[in-house]
Amino acid sequence: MKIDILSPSQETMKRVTQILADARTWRIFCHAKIDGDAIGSCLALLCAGLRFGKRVFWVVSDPAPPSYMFLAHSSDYIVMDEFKFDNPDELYVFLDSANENRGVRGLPSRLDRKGDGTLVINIDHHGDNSMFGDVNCVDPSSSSTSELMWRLLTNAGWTIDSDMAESLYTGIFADTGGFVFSNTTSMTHVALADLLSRGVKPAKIEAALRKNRSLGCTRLWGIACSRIVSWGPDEQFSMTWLFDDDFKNAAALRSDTEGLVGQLMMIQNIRFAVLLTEYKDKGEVKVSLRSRDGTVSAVTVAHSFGGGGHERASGGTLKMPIEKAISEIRERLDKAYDEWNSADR
Ligand SMILES: [Mn+2]
Repeated sequence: MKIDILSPSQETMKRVTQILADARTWRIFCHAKIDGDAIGSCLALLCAGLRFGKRVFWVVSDPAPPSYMFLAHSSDYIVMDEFKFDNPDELYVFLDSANENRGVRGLPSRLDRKGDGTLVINIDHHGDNSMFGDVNCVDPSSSSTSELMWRLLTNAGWTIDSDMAESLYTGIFADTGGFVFSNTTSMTHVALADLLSRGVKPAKIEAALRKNRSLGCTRLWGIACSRIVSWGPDEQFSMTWLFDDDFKNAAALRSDTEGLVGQLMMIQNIRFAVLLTEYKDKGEVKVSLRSRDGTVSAVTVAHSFGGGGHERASGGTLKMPIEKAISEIRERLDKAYDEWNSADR
């Protein structure tokens, strides 16, 4: 299969695979709060390295989520907060990391490490990548680092075995929401077609990633869904909340709220969704905000109480009882909407 891609250049990709081939030891890093794409791309590279007889280390700042543990070598990571990047005999490879401060800390800036003999390769698809590597292989048009990794391996003519194919497919699945987000391109599907031909079973990946919710988590989501309120023009605002006790009663984990606010965005007409989570011992409430394009931005509301994030997804913390937070957020959202509504656009 012949593939013509402008960015990164064939030359850059060749250079990356040549450097990888020349190095005896690879040390692979990725961003914190490790996700499917980071895991998928890291594991594919790790497998490639092992097959070449390299010494390969995978270093992460926090443990990988259990749902990805079905992938080959998925538990072969070392957890570290900080690392000393001073061994010229090791090749440092950063995957899915927009900058050097998002995961394991300690990488000196490009200027500071000049001449110390260390080499850093940066392989990523984030549009805001800071180009911190000595060699940067960055493609924002790629759905995922896993898709870019597939291209790198394919261009180099390196074998993608069934384990690697499964990891890459999983990474692409994760970053494209199952191949439906706007970052999904025809090139994504070219990669997927190739990965399927290498033995990936789509139903197995779907079962692992989507049909794997714990009973406790499902009960917790049920509690949250039973409490949803909506208001505003066309009932376009929605909110729900969880008390400390809900976690105990549902036998759920704190991490089980991951993805919950997205459920509210699936409701007809909803354009803005809020999830509040109580942390009674700290006297805090965690706020998650989601909004659609063309309505009040999530980050505007987050900024109004010291939070942050993106246009469509943001969050923050309120130091107050949850009962107060419910009315507080509602007021801030109404105010942001009034300002948005009266602004010249
Ligand atoms: Mn990614």
